[in-house]
Amino acid sequence: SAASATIVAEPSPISLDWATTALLIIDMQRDFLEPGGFGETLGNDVSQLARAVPPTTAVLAAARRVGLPVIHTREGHLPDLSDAPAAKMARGAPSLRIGDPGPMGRILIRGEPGHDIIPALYPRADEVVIDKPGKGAFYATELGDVLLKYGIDTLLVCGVTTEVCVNTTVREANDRGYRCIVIADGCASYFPEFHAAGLAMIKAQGGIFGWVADSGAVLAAMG
Ligand code: C5J
Repeated sequence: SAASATIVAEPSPISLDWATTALLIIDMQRDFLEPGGFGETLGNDVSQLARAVPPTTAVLAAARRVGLPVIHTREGHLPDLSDAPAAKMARGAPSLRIGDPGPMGRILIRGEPGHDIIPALYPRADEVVIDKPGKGAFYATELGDVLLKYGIDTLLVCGVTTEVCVNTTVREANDRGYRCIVIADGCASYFPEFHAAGLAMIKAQGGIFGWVADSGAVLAAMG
């Protein structure tokens, strides 16, 4: 495919160079998408997130074909919880707290089955996996170094949830000078209205945090 392309997006079309573009897939983990994980312990209907899987699967396949760097993130904590703020662990009234044993292992703990990425989007051995303790993918991680090493200036972003980890990461990336193209149907929220608002906030004011495009437009540009 061509070295550069223009993606139909809002608030405006965006031209990019594939050599400086990476695919960033945020937190497509069993803990958020499957019953019995962190998301469900917080009272959420995890079935709301399933709709993001097919579009993200299609974009991931295209990125692999085109040869884009693919970066996956996972939210979670060390087994001794030393990186889990007390304020986060105490938050809400979950049925199980971070670190408690659940049906997919300890809730939101690195190395447990529930912490891993869903089979449909499982990372290949040559792809980067960023483990993050927070909602944003830059805080306390090597993501900034990885993007510098690959010479990236533009990110295609998929994942969950739209208004939490996707928005936090896109806002941080924007401040660091990256152009983010958020793939609307490759993201999802437990709250459809927050998904819509989360996308609207990114593209408002001339694209204050970035661009929003459908997976179809991104796939078309990937050729
Ligand atoms: C949440 C995330 N929603 N990955 N995490 O707690 O968006």
